[in-house]
Amino acid sequence: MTGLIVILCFILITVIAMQIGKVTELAAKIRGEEESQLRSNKANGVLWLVFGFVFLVGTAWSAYAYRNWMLGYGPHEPASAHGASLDNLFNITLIFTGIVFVVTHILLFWYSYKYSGKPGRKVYYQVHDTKLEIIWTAIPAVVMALLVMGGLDAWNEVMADIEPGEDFMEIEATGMQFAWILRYPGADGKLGTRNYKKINSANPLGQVWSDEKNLDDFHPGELVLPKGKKVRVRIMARDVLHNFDLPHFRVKMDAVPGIPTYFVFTPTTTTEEYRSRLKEVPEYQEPSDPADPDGPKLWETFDFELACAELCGKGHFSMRKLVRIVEQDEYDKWLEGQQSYYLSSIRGSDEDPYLDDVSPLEVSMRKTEFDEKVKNALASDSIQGKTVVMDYVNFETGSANLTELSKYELANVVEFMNKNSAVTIELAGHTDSMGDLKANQSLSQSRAEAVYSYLSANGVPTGRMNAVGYGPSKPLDTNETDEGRAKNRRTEFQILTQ
Ligand SMILES: [Cu+2]
Repeated sequence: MTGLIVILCFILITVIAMQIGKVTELAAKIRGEEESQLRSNKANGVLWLVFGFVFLVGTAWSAYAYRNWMLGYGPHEPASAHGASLDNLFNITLIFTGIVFVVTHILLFWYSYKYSGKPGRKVYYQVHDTKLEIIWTAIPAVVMALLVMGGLDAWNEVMADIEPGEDFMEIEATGMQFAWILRYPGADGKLGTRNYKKINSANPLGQVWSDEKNLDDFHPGELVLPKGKKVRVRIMARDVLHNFDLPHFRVKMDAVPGIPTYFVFTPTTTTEEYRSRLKEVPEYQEPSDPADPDGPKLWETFDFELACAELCGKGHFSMRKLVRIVEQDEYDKWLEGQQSYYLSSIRGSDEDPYLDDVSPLEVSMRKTEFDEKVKNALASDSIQGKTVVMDYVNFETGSANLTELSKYELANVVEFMNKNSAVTIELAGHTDSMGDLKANQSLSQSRAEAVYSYLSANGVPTGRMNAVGYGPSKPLDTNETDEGRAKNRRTEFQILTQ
């Protein structure tokens, strides 16, 4: 029905337009062809003049009225160290092109009015004028040369790579349809290698897990960076062309499949600082959700964003990611909460090269944990405080045979004993209360002795340690639950002298 009405309206409008045309033609015939032409020329000339005026005033007004929304103006100073030089370049270009824009438009509209058709006015055809050609080639050439020279200067500053020995952090952003996958290097500060053939749903970046540098890399859901730290972003694409765009930082770089690109920049404004800038501006006092007039204001909900500035497909818009710039201590706190992608998603799966082993990342994490524990034990005064539970020393069920994977923790103990040559220890075996007391007693004794033999075989002098089995007599927790019992079955050492 609606379609029919639209078609009828369309036909009606066409008929009316044709009728108006006919009437005008008739009126022109009555008045005389020439006179009517003259009136129309004059009217058009005046209309051009009015249009030109409204257009130029409108352009200037809109630029002024929206200044507080435009990057580079009002509160939107760049939030990066290099941003000002780019903004400067844009402003210089704007001044030159702005002058040409205004002058040519004034002339365009003025001439349309001034030289509108009049009786007796003849057209003058100019085929060629060398002088004019030279002028309008030379002036733009000189202006362009100046702009390009200034531009090269800015380019060299903005695109400068890291100098040798400079302090920086490297992260990686990979564009795909339709998301950015961010990767941080983890504690080792190094991003692991990738191989596109390894890409699958569990391994979206094709990280090569046999490369140890990959094990601590993590994939955060937002881009968080500390203020004042130089960042080198390695930009990659997994499928089509994308573009890594951080508008508030004046960072923009193509993400090209197969070729990593880079952008180095230093954020200089935290999200909080940027919000407090917006707080001063009337435009940002509106509620951010129009349906909730008492809710937070626009300046309060402002966030930096990472966008894709390449029309890369249907879901292009959904590549937006939040960007947070924070002070160093807040960044460190955030870092602590991040978990390695390997540990959270790959560990224990078919792709894990350390499936039946302890991965190098866990070895180093356990070492840190162990070092912390012995440091505290050495500093402690109480017997309890001097006791260190060897969490990763385990035995085959019901026997005193050390599991293969216990060697990593025992290596830490050997290293500790070698480093602290005055230390003597008591190795203690403990069981839970399940089963026969006597059997437990003897099992704990043999387990303590197994550790003793292992350490001795690895160079710890037997005079600096002894082995005792306590059976279930010194539980750490209740023997009523599985969890409690697991805690009670343990091997530990107590520092006797140091
Ligand atoms: Cu994209």
